[in-house]
Amino acid sequence: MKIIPLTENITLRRSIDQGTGEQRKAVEEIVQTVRKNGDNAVRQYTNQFDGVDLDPKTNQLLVTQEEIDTAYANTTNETIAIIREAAANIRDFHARQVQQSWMTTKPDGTILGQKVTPLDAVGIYVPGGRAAYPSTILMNVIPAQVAGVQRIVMVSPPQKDSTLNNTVLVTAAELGITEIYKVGGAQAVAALAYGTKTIAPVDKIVGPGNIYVALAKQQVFGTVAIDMIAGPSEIAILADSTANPAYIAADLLSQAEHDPLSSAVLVTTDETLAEAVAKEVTEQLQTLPKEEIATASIQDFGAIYLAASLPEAIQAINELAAEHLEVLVADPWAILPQIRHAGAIFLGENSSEPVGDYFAGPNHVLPTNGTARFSSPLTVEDFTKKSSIISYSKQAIQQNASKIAAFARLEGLEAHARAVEKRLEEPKNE
Ligand code: HSO
Ligand code: ZN
Repeated sequence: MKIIPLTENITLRRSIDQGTGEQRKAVEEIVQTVRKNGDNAVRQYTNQFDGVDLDPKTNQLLVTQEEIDTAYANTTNETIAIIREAAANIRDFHARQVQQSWMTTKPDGTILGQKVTPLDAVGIYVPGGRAAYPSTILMNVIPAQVAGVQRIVMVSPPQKDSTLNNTVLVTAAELGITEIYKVGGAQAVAALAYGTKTIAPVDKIVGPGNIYVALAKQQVFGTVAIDMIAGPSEIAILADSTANPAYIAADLLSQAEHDPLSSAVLVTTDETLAEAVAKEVTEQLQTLPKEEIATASIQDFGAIYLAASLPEAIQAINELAAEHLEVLVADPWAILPQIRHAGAIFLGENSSEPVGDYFAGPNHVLPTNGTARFSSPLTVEDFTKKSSIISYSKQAIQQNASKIAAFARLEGLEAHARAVEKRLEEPKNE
């Protein structure tokens, strides 16, 4: 791992894959065809892209109870117990995010407020293959459930044998999700957005996916809401001489193994530590099953930055605005107030990043690519919306009608003015 003196241009940022013009056009065609031809198009694309023939007579798009039972039969009790405990922690954390509707009454009797309402229906995209992470299902479904979303649908591309991954099915079933469709890619996103005979449309689509899924989400945005488009995982670690180099190396590699485009950066004030971490990274890499991916990530997007002082290091950390930040200094709590930008902040040497990926409770869907400067982790709020409440009293309308009418006339909107002035007239006798 390269050790470089901290200069002004510290960065983790890579541009997010926007797809080629060709990919965009292909996705456009899929989305429009599904919009027009519904289930038939969904089946045809599933055949074409996943090599799976879903029988229309048996409505095989929808996962059956039998398939869920088979998935359970192939899952150990230990696995189920771990999923349950993680889910309980995540639910507990998100329950604290629930926002209440509120009302306020003014002295003149006017009532104003904000009504919080869960979305009616949400679709969760679960990628296929190796990226079918059960933890991501927990992180997307639980906040929607805590928000009170009535209908939560899952979509995922079928494997060659036309089934879904066992752990994916068990995790969904553990959360009480039963509406699961074996469809993936842009065709799944289009089906969720526009609806087909089998799949009723949803209001919001969340969850990670490949470039085709991301492009499809962008294309249906407006018809439905979408979540943020997450980039490859990132970790930044801020450490001083008190930190343990073996822990730092292990935690850097935990994110490097996600993707060759993941980035893992250490910012430290201590040269001895920098050298020890570089050595540890090389050693630990050698025995990793995903050595190739992690090596590519460390080589291309990994670095150890040497800072002249702790304030300089903190400034660099804020510039990075990393998805995950570990603070491994003598007194991490003391510098927390100075940390302004990071998706999730892990304090102290026991708070290894994967603790947050799986188990602690906070969401692991986090802003990447420096967007932590202006955005937040996925929360319960992302599955609700608000309506404003306005109830004017007679006294309030009489006192304010002429001001409101004047404002309306300022904008040349006479009907607006007359509407409020109507309230000043004596009621007519029939
Ligand atoms: N670290 C990833 C989430 C994840 N890790 C899922 C393991 N499984 C998000 O940045
Ligand atoms: Zn991870």
